[in-house]
Amino acid sequence: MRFDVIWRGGRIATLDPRLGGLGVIEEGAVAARDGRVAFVGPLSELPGAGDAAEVVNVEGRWITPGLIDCHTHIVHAGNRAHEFELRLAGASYEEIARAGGGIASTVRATRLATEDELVATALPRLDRLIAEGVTTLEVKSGYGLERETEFRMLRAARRLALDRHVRVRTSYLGAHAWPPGESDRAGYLDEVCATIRELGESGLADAVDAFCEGIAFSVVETTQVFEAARAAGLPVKLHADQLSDLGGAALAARYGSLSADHLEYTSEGGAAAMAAAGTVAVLLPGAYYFIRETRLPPVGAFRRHAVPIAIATDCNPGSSPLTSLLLAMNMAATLFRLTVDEIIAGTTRVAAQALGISDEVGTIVPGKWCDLAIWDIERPAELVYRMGYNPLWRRVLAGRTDPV
Ligand code: DI6
Ligand code: FE
Repeated sequence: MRFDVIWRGGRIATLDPRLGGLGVIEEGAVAARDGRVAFVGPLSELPGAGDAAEVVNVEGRWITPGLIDCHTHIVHAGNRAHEFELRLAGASYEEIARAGGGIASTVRATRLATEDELVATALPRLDRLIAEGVTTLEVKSGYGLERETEFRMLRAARRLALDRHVRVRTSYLGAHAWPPGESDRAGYLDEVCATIRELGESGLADAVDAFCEGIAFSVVETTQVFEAARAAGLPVKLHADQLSDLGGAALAARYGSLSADHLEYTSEGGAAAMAAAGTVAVLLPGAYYFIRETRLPPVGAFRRHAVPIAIATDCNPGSSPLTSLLLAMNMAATLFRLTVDEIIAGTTRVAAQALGISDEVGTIVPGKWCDLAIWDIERPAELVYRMGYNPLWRRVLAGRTDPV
């Protein structure tokens, strides 16, 4: 019973739901073999007299699962700092969009970028997340809005996992916005559905996402996208009820969506439908903050119906230029009044569920990948309480610790 590595001498928040709360083990040990968790429990129960190639004493620190950012648009070209200034000077989001700005300006920049450039501009953003203990992130396409650039974005997203020690899940978001100047809506929707058929075979996308909103895709149009995903055997996710209640949460639930995201305008009925379908509510406090939304997501309804809640950065150039999952966690508490336990579960176990990879990551349980974040903190609330302070001590992916 020889292990590759043992971490001992600390407290472990396993997030194992069978243990309740954060699944805490005092005076615990975690052991890895072949990249997977081989043992987790009280140190006194560690088998084999602690025989391992390497033993790490974490000296009273806390060990959690590696963090998971389950909603990002981290691959894109350019930025919208200029529009930010215009908005500060009084311009509205609509005026900027009419003048050719908004999503359209990021689409223009992204179409001009090579795959190498998309990777190179995403890496500094990714590095900020990794430095905070993120071991898995989701990356969406959706700034190409034509086949070639959408594929290029997805290939760039996959490459991030080759250039950095991190897990990447990709979502095809061809139905993010209508291509600038597009007058043939039906034609573009057909292109999106054809792309989904291709993606089903290529393995380049792990899921299909869409933006169901007055300014984007209607319920009927989103349904067409979801039907194509179902036919291609790809799971779906949805940007739902961000600016108005079109019934996006219920639509997502009807298709067994892994998650519905944003949800500020979701109704009680939408929350009930999500609960019945097992759809995760992904809350994005960075976007809520940055666009100065005032309508809060219905956290009370999610709790009443036991809808699992996840938190993510929504890292994107327009509505959430945020590259700190720890800050998103703080915002989820201060702005949305989520509890510390909800927030830590929402960036580990539940975030894994939102990506459909609960069997592999998200909790520290034997058999799953040994992805850990080890923190210089006295209590878990410190992960949520601070703003702009990073208490990460070490990050571990598949049993391997990042070099320091
Ligand atoms: N909702 C958002 O908040 C972002 N996309 C979406 O569907 C905005 C993306 C952008 O403005 O670039
Ligand atoms: Fe988004």
